[in-house]
Amino acid sequence: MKRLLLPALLPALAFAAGGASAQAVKLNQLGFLPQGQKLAVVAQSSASAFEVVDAGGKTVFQGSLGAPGRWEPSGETVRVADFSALTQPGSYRLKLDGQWSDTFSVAADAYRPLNGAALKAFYFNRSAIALAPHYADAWARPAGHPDNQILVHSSAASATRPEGTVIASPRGWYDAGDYNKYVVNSGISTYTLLAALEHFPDYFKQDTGIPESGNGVPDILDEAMWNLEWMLTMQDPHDGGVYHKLTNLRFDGTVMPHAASTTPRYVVAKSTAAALDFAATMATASRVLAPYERQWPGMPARMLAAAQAAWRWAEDHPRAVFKNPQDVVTGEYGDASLADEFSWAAAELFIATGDRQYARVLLEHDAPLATPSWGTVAALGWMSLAHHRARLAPGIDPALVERRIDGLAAQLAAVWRSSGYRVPMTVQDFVWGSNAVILNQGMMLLQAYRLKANPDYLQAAQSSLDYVLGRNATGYSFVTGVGARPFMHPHHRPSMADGVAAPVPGWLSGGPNPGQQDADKCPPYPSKLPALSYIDHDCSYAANEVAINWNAPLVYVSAALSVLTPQPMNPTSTISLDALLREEQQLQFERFTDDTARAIGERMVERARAGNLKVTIRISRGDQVVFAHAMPGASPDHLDWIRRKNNLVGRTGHSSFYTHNAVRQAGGDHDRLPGLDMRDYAAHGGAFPIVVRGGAPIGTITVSGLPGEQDHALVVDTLKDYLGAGGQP
Ligand SMILES: [Ca+2]
Ligand SMILES: [Ca+2]
Ligand SMILES: [Ca+2]
Repeated sequence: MKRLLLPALLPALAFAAGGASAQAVKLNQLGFLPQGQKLAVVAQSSASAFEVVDAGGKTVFQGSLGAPGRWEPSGETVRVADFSALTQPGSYRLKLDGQWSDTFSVAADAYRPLNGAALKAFYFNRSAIALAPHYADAWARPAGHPDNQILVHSSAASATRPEGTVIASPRGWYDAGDYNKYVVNSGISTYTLLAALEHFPDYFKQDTGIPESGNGVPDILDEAMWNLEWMLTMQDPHDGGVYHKLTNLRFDGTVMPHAASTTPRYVVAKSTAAALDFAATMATASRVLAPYERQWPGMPARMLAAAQAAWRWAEDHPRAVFKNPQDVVTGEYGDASLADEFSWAAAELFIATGDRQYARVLLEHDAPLATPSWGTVAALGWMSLAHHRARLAPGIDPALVERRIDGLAAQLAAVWRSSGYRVPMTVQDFVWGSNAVILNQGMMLLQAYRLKANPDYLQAAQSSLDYVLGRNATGYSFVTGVGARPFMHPHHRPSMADGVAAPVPGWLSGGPNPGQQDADKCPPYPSKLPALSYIDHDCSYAANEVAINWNAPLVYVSAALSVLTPQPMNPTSTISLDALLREEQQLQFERFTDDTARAIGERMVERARAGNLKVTIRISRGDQVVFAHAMPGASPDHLDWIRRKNNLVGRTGHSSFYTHNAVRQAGGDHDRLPGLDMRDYAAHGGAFPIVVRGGAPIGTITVSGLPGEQDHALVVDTLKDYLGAGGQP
């Protein structure tokens, strides 16, 4: 009799496990990129086939479910529906056995709204600023926590700043659902936003509707600066040490920021972790900010100096492990393993300075990588090294960088491949903030994909995003305001106190956490199983809080997938190599003198000025520079790019843009050309050979500062103009 009862009970149990999990078909409720992998997971179903139905009711795809597989974290047996072959943009639902999935879309810019909302969540958590309705809509609010009079706590007292010294420490983001500000957690959060901009600058050209939109600076950098400016105030200028946190003695009540208690706020004890995370973040910021010297004069140099001072303090205080003083009960972010913090800071300072002392420390701590989190940060440094691998100073072997990144990604991809839900996480990954674990796994998979275009890495990263948007055991979309069934009740003081039904949008829930540390204060969790240890209730700080370090990888991963997923209309994949060769044939000279160089150079400067392009222009004949000009705001780095791009033209006889495309179209990595030391060569567009008709190249006309295609276009358009207009002197 028992056996007969079971099938009838199962759906009821699933329903009791939480409203959203009644959904038998679980998928990314937002949608997919046309060329992205598209998977759904089906639980509790006897179906073996499925179809995809469009908005008009027409079946556009039919497929079979994969073999049943058990997923240990949820105890479910599930089957995967793969409809990746559906690439036509549109709005669809999956149908099987009379059941329907939520509606999802296939669209070229499917993740733009998600990315914008996830970034804007940081704006919503800014301290010391009123959120105007124009930007904040229903979630407008007065300013809270000006933090212009902060006391030095006894734990942080020094001879030059005794207990009770008043300092100003305004701005910054509230860390999470509470109103305190913590350097350690700010470090990884701010770094992750800066890395997103550094890796995908073109993606972040769109405004997101914050007060700094339209100011000529990417909004993601404006947002990061809100916190960086605060972080700078957390350094003691007398010794370079960094206070661990700025905090109340105890948490504020469930009130809006402006209504929070007026009891004093403190900076509390300096710590090694805070100093090193600060150093790493400031060193990163100093290079990402370099092109914006005009907006923040002197800031890159100030940040680098601050990073170095913090590093020196940490070397003098290598074991200052933070513990909450007796009278402070707010978030601790305590961490006794500091090798990874030394490693991260050393990596960023090595990239910023080329100084071998940092390479030595980095190699001392070299070990296989772990997925990053606030207390485990080594992978962040290696991620930066990977981005800069072609230009590293001597001291770090780029092949080691690739091994470290690929080693972690290969492990994650292996888990992903054999997982019932096709996700890279294991039971052990269901910790406090598990949703950020899977996104940080996605971020690391994407680093490996950037090095080596193994499609598994891209698809496993796609699965990370799919998981938080609905392909998970709870069936919720874990991002407020996104998807058909988003969670609604974050443990987030503004969302709880603002009287608005909808939570502040764009926030990632911490997600399932079998620790259930708040079980005594909350309604019962539906299950003890790791992937089902979740309640959508605002009492739950253990499973349903939001935090800046959890949102940051959501920003990164949604941007990276948008950029890295192959696009059918991607201009770089359709650029005709033949056309580029014809262009080289056409743009040759009858003769080439210093006057020719000057005339062309001046035309290029005019174009750069008209477009307000911060480029460096250089025309060389043999080893001799015959025209040189740097636009205001151009980076000194351009000279090295020009040197390397010119070397490539010297080697190949073709434009650097031609080589770039030839390598990519052959499936190669343009940052890794066999037999060439990439410290001396760069296969990025912008260097064009000077050929006097019928001869071999005698020099180069080169632009640096824009994406390669645009650097190339500036040269070629000027030459077409000059040669076509009969300008040949
Ligand atoms: Ca802006
Ligand atoms: Ca650590
Ligand atoms: Ca609310």
